[in-house]
Amino acid sequence: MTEVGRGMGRSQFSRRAFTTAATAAAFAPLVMSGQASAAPVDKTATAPTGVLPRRITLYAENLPNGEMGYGLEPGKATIPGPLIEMVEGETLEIELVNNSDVTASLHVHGVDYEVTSDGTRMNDSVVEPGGRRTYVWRTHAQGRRSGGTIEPGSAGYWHYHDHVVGSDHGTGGIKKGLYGPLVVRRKGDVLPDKTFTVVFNDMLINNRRGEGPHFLAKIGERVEFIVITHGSAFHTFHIHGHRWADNRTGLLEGPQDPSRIIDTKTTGPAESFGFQVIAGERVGPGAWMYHCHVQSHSDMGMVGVFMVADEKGNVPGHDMGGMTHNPDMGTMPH
Ligand SMILES: [Cu+2]
Repeated sequence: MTEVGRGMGRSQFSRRAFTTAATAAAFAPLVMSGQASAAPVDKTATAPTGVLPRRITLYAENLPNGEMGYGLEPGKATIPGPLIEMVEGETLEIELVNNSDVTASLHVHGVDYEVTSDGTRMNDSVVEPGGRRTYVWRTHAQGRRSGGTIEPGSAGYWHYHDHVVGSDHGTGGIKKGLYGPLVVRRKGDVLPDKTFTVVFNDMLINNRRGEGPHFLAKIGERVEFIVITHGSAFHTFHIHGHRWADNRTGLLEGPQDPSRIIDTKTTGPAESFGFQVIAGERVGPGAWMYHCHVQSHSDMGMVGVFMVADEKGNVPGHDMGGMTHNPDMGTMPH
């Protein structure tokens, strides 16, 4: 079993990049009018409330084992970096403080940014050791262009990474762990109870040697997985006992949604996708494996476990108290 440590572990899952009250309000649950219902109501994303951009600070740091990570506080860098969430229409200003000993940067996928925020040497948007620089990420909702065609919105499962350590493509920074998840939600999107991030990085998951992280949820919880691939190999992400719709959210949008239902998805370098499942739905609590399904890769340790506990917090067949590691607990509820 993998042990939690190395600047990784549960902290990466318990901290979301929400720093302002305005943003917290943006994720307040919807209130149903009329009579109270016994049926649970899914919380959904609401439009951003503030006009000012949110600001966060991200720290690029060396980790004790020679790897690198991003964190929201000095000394708290993790692999992957913190989950950053946005709602279409929001602008996020990210000040990157480079506490590492090499030039580093922040490059993002999926959102709108000017060349001064693309995190490359080519555009002189990198950060020297000891320096800081503010990157601006903008998002927009779906719209119609003047010619009549539909312009896609920014919503999606995306990611960010260094683009300068080791090479002009950040090959060394990505290998060492300078990457993290970004989700942009559309107003009305169903919010998860927990989010887990799985990064296939060459033959490792989340840079862990030996085996990927274990994630813990309780039966019936709405669990979001974000899957990102880095490195130079192609993989097939598979999870046991759970399926999702192969579309933007992983959720069927109605009875006629033609999206294919899958439990395995091929993913190559820099690709990302996400989906939600109800933990243990129709299959019950237990230790549900997730892994790369390229056989030689799974045999090399590209595997982890989605632990689904029963109502009492027990995983059948698994003595949680006797585990040699702390399962990752997921993010705090919204
Ligand atoms: Cu693989």
